[in-house]
Amino acid sequence: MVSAAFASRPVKKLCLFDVDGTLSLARQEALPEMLATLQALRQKLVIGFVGGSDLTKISEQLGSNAIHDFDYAFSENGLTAFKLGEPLPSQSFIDFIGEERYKSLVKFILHYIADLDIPIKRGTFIEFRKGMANVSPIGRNATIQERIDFEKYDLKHGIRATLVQALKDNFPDYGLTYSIGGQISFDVFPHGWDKTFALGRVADEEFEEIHFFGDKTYKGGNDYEIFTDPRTIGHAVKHPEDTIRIVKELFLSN
Ligand code: M1P
Repeated sequence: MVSAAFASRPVKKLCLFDVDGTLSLARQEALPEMLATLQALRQKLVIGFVGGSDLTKISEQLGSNAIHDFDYAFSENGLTAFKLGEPLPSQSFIDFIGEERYKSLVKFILHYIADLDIPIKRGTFIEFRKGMANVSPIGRNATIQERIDFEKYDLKHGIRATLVQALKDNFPDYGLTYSIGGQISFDVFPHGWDKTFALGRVADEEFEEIHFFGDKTYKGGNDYEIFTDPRTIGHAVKHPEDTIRIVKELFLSN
């Protein structure tokens, strides 16, 4: 049974949303129509976001009050999590991998990127996070236009895919998953710490249905596992306007 915390919601279902490409364009602010649609939806049922990014970036996109505007706030695939604004216990990537192994990984990646001949490089090639490491060959300091240009370049030259393969070949026993979820980077985390991790954190509520909305639902995309998980009803969206359309059709039309 769904707990008293959600007694005010007539529909005992949960809608979970990916962030980049689903609630907003990559690394950009969600539009007012999206935020209004989500708040209307929240009057009916329980809502949450599940993003690969860390909470700082997601809050820039969904608003500084994001952990209160959503019933569940899952950043870093749910490794950092809030329910009704209160933090849930988190797990740590560095505890899983250990300092020595992480150092070897960083050494390899930074040498590899140093030798990489791509049109431009910026800064922050590895971002260390609570539940994962994020690796970017161009660097996370790239501007919006530089991101767009890199994404096109990468599509043609497979820069990220080749680096991921090199990591798989060189660190086969590390138990790590490499997930290309955004425009300029990929995430590195232990097997199973993909977005399905967030599902474990809502299991106690026994929702009648869990709907998931995401744009990277194809195999290899970072929404694939949660989209295909038997615990969810998956909705593949093309862009944020598509999300609004489907939400209105499914839940707000009467
Ligand atoms: O949410 C999808 C991805 O968003 C960012 O990717 P990029 O900077 O490459 O567009 C990152 O925060 C990444 O961790 C995340 O999975």
